[in-house]
Amino acid sequence: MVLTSVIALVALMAACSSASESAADGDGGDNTGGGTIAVTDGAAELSAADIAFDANVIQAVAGEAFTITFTNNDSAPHNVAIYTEEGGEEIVVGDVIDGGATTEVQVDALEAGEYFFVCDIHPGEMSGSVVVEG
Ligand SMILES: [Cu+2]
Repeated sequence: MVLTSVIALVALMAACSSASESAADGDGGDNTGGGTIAVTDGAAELSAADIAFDANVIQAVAGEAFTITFTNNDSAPHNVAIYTEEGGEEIVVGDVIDGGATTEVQVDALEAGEYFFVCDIHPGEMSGSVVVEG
């Protein structure tokens, strides 16, 4: 039963992302709803627009704290939160910010592994993985 719901959810998410991709066509963005950003010198930049993050993978280095500078280019409020996994324990929960605002989310050093990041307000549309290597 659980597997069936997961498959249904994945199918639903796929339908949503392809719909938003076609809506964004002509915008010049080939990676809407996808993309990878890497933490460089302890910093990464993430943004949101059209109820989507501009990346679904954040690559970080094990054992090194980093800061996500999050800019909300949307009309809706968003935040960035990191959990051990979807529905797992909270690692850091960034402030919810309105469109046009920017906030910094300080992330303590993580062990190697894969974590889950999400906008707590739009968990169905806005999430991705924090991949920590090193
Ligand atoms: Cu959101």
